[in-house]
Formats: sequence, C-alpha cells, structure tokens
Amino acid sequence: LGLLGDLRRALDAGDVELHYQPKVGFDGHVAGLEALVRWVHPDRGRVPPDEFIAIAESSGLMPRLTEYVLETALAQVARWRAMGLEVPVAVNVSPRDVHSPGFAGAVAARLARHRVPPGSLQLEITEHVLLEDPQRAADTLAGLTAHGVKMSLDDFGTGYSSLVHLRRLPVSELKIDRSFVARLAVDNEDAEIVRCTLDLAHSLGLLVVAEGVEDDETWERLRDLGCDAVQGWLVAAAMPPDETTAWLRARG
Ligand code: G
Ligand code: G
Ligand code: NA
Ligand code: MN
Repeated sequence: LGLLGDLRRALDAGDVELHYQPKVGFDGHVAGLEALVRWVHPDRGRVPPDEFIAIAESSGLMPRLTEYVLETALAQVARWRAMGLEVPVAVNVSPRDVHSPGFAGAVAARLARHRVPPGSLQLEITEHVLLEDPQRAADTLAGLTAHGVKMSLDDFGTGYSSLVHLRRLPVSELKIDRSFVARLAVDNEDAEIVRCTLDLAHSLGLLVVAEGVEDDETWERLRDLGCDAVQGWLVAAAMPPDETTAWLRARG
C-alpha cells in the first residue's frame, strides 16, 4: 500500500494540515476549537481523514500522527496567544496513544516547550480507550487531568457507552455524536436520547457539546434542552489556520 509510505513522508515534510472547527456556546462565546487533520495527496487529491487514520492505526503510524498533530496544534495555540487570541484547542487522540507508556509526560513536556498553559489543551478520546487496559488508561488520563489538561469524551452514544465508562473516565466534557443530533428536531427517539444524555452528563458535572449541528431548529432544540455548546456547519466548518484567525477576530 503506497498510501502509508506517502503519509509517512507527508508527515516528515510537514505536508499534512490541521483545520480548526469552533465549539460555540449558546450565548455566542467560543468554547474551543477542534483540530482536524487534512491531507491533500499529490496525485490522489484530498484523502478522507477516516481513510488515512485507519491506515495509521493499523500500521503503527498513529503515535507519529498524533505527535505531529499535537506539535502543530500547540505551535498554533502559541501563535494565537501571541496575537492575544486565547482559545483552547482540542486534539483527537487514539486509544493506542493513551496506552503508550510516557504519553502523559510527553504531552506535558510539549506544552512546556511551547509555553502553552495545560488548560489551553483538550484531548478528545473515545470510550475505546477502556477496551484494552482500563486501569492503565484511567491512570494516564488521571495524570493528564492532574497536570491541567482537559479531557473530552468524543462520539458519545456510538460505542460501549455506559455509566460505568463515564464514571471511570476523568473527563470534563462529553460530545454527543452527530448521529443523534442530526435528526433531533424530527425524530422523537433521537430527541429522547439527547435529553437523557444531557441529564446524565449534567448530573455528573460534565459540560455537553452537541456535534454536527447544521440548522437553526436543531440549535434551538439543543438550547432549550440545556446543552452547553454546539459544533457544526451551522456555526462553521473546519477552517484552515488563517481563516480561523480571521473568524476568531470577527467574533471579537
Ligand atoms: O473532518 P472529519 O472528516 O475531519 O474527521 C473524520 C474522522 O477523523 C473523525 O472521526 C475525527 O475524529 C478523526 N480525526 C480528525 N483529525 C484527527 C486527528 O488528528 N487524530 C485522530 N486520531 N483522529 C482525527
Ligand atoms: O469523530 P469526530 O467527532 O471527531 O468527527 C468530526 C467529524 O464531523 C469531522 O469529519 C467533521 O468534519 C464532521 N463534521 C463537523 N461538523 C459537521 C456537521 O455539521 N455535519 C456533518 N455532517 N459533519 C460534520
Ligand atoms: Na473529535
Ligand atoms: Mn465526535
């Protein structure tokens, strides 16, 4: 598979980009930005992230990809801070990352090197981190949390979501997967799932972000249900760094 070698070279050459998608509160405040990788292959054009992330996962390239994304995102956070734009950035990490020894320490070292306060970094994990070695994962996440890094539970509702998982994971935010959000305004069952998830998360003291919000009606329903923030095309799609800077400035 040539794609793996091409991806490795693209990472070494700095040819993989990060785009940033805002998470916004109902009063309009910017709660954060999610970093999302974008790779334009010289011959094939844009490769969907799902595709090359799967390749990175199965080939052992994931730690390298995550290292690249963390490094690029933290350099960007430092640049924004220098411009007076203080916004937390969320980076997606895979279960493999969380289980690799020394991950928490490596993240702390990277934050220090970029002089970025730990509270400006959020790591988005999925419940899959608990499948392999739940205790080890919980220890790593506790270490990161103790350092001040915020943890977010991504894609909630799609995996092995349970109260046990929620209780075991030291997360401060829960993201409701867009598969439940998309039809919220027209499907009563989805609306119920979202309502129950909000109740549960709030009773555990978590902030809730709804993903994939595309229209005003869904936005209004989420606001009325007491959701804390939204992410989705209604607000903005993921944008290249310069466009994100302009977007942040226009927001004031
Ligand atoms: O924009 P979207 O197509 O970006 O992302 C597709 C999938 O890829 C999502 O599940 C998203 O979480 C994942 N993804 C995007 N960027 C990263 C990244 O930097 N690291 C990891 N592990 N996953 C990412
Ligand atoms: O797995 P994760 O939640 O990180 O994936 C985020 C994915 O959702 C990315 O592919 C991103 O581009 C996509 N996305 C973000 N906002 C919207 C939206 O409003 N609608 C849809 N359909 N996809 C979205
Ligand atoms: Na994510
Ligand atoms: Mn998600």
